[in-house]
Amino acid sequence: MAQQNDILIRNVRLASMQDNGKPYGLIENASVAISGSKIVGIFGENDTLPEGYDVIDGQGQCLLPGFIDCHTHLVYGGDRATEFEQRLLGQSYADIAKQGGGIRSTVSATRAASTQELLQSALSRARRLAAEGVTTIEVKSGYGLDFDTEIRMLQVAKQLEQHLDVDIMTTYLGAHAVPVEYAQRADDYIQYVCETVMPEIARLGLADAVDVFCESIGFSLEQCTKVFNAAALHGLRVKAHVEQLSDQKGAKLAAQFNALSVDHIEYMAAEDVACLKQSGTVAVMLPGAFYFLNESQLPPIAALRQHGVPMAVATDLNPGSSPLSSILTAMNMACVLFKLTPEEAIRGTTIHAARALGLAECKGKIAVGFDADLCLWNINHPVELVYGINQHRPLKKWYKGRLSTL
Ligand code: DI6
Ligand code: FE
Repeated sequence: MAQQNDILIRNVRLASMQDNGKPYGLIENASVAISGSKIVGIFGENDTLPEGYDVIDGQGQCLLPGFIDCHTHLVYGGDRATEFEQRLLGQSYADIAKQGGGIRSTVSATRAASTQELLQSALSRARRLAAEGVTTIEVKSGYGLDFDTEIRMLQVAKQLEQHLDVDIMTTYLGAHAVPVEYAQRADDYIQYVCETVMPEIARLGLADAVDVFCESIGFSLEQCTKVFNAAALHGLRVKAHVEQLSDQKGAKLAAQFNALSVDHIEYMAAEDVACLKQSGTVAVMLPGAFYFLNESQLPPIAALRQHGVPMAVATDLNPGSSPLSSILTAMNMACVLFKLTPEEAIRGTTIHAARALGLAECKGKIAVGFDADLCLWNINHPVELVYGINQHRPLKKWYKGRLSTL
């Protein structure tokens, strides 16, 4: 029996993302029943509809799961516009990082920013994502690097939930860069990450996962192993930035730790891909960074498909390598630059993105028992969302069963 305010969204073309043998898990002339924050029923055109619900007529439009941006760094101070100019004058991203710019310059600006300033700027970025139908955002720390600022970043990320209709998943990315106070002492910094900062973040419940930047300009396999071991000790799942600029074999290491996801992976060797299938790790495509850094090395998409590794797509929203606050543009880029199919791109920001955050049982799919995070779009077919660039906004959005203001 329906409760008061339970709703039935009728007459929609449902891109459910279920594995029902149809592209996008399409169900035509469908209805979706919502009770409280959950989806409680899905009905096809020949099914008898339940009674007692407030009925909303979807007028034949497409209903999709709310999008999930499973990789962002959207809490930060300052910007890197000057660095963008330097790169256009011929310097590389790695050169700028080696000279103490890059991530470290954002670290200075983030440390200097007040918590209120961090919240306001993060809010405007998250609001742009939400306006495109994003209902879950992962946010990483990693621009504070010291104890206080990392904790502040994660607190600010969590606070976004109080201002917007989004779920925030937080990730501790202490091993993002070596801060100036630890210059030439990366191992000591890793010890500080593992023994001082991470235990407190775990104790406060401020992070859902732990991430690392495994790269020649980031951290070595050995250092990342220490971070992963510490995460395991605190019961935190791991994720990893790997093979973005070179093949360090970070993805194989992450798979050994049953990582939720390996992200970027442009330089991952095709023969290493099988290990991701075994560990159930999601491969996260970040075409915004590939585009913005004008890279040419493509991720091993054919091997990922061949091994059935789930591929997610995210914005990587950050000031240095991907100043992109548009999930729909990231999906378009994944198709144009990485040759994902539109269906792969949409599964990549729904069902597979949910898996990359450990949310495969409750988000990213329109199915009974899942969270009622839904968007109604004024389109005939889901492919239109990926085809257009800055063309679409949801007509209506429900977050945990509640109609959300857009
Ligand atoms: N890889 C990235 O693309 C971001 N972090 C990382 O490890 C970029 C970080 C930045 O340049 O500020
Ligand atoms: Fe990133």
